[in-house]
Amino acid sequence: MAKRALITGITGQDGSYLAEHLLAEGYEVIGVMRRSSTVNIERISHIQDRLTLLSGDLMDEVSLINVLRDCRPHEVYNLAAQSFVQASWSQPVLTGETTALGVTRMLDAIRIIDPEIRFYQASSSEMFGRVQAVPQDENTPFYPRSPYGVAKVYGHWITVNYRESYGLHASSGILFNHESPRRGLEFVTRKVTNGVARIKNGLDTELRLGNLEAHRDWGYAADYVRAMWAMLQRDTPDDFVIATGETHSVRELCEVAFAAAGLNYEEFVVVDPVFFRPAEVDLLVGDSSKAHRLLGWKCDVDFYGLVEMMVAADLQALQR
Ligand code: NAP
Ligand code: G4F
Repeated sequence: MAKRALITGITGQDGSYLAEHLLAEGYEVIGVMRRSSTVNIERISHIQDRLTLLSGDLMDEVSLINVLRDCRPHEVYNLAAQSFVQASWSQPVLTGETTALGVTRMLDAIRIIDPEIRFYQASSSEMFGRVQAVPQDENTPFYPRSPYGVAKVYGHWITVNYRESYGLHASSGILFNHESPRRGLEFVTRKVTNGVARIKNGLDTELRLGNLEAHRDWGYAADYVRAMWAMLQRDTPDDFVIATGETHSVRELCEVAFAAAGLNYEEFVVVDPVFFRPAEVDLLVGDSSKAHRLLGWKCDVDFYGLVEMMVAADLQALQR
């Protein structure tokens, strides 16, 4: 009998790649989607026929209980969140409700319906914030710098707490930034690669960005979802840092992305204070040696391969 996996956030970047991965592993895949007035399945339309899509919302515990009762999954991947850091300052309470308390709602729903369900929580390198050590690993203390980061720290610790309190098989993946051609347009990598494609095609003449000196450890989303799955295949639940181990600045991102289209970023990038944050995370770089050792995980695509892939996809999309 095929294993059943349930994914919250299936319409998002990671949800789409994870669904593909689980289908390839022979799973029956159920996706939870919140109601919206328009259909929002662009990222999963190519596999829609192979998925079961159910209605549910992290704000509404009964909806989660009903979904679990109806489909009785073996594994739950909680990827849903208000995931855009900048928006968490303008919507801090909504961010807390979804990104923090939403995790408790799902954990309680699991406890009520079937405590044998294995659970994955999408934790984040944003929890390290003003970093207390370089590189960051599973033992690095958290110092979040945004309402989003604070909410993710709550989600992380409630996952650990339910594991220790109730013996749930609950694991937390502390994932560093991961990107792809399916990344939302507001995140800096996609904003840059889409901007490059628009400038190359004469649709824009400049690209307005915020802090060019921030450093991130950027990997490829399709590589990272393999680690999520691997965590739930272990006998023992645990927490893992998933990262490339390399860090690059937003400025380098611009340099590489514009160069991939034969352009010089200095001629087009304009620094605009509107995109600066009230508090910044200046430097992230992760140490994934525990995941290499215990999950056998490694990434296949590096920063340069990732940026070139994203520029090529955005150029192609505009040509279409
Ligand atoms: P994303 O593209 O923004 O997707 C977020 C998903 O959450 C969407 O499917 C969204 O649905 C759904 N969602 C939002 N609020 C919801 C609610 N109240 N109820 C149910 N669903 C809701 O994010 P992502 O990049 O795939 O990231 C996946 C997860 O990993 C998130 O939890 C994120 O915080 C975390 N994370 C991401 C990264 C990264 O670099 N990508 C790194 C570390 C951690 P709609 O389509 O309806 O908006
Ligand atoms: O692409 P970003 O918006 O990603 P951020 O804030 O690092 O968050 C992402 O990664 C987290 C993992 O660490 C996830 F948990 C989270 O859900 C999300 O996926 O910004 C990256 C950096 C920041 O330092 C920001 O200040 O780029 C800088 N930046 C400079 N100009 C900009 C811009 N960011 C955005 N979004 N837009 C700009 O114009």
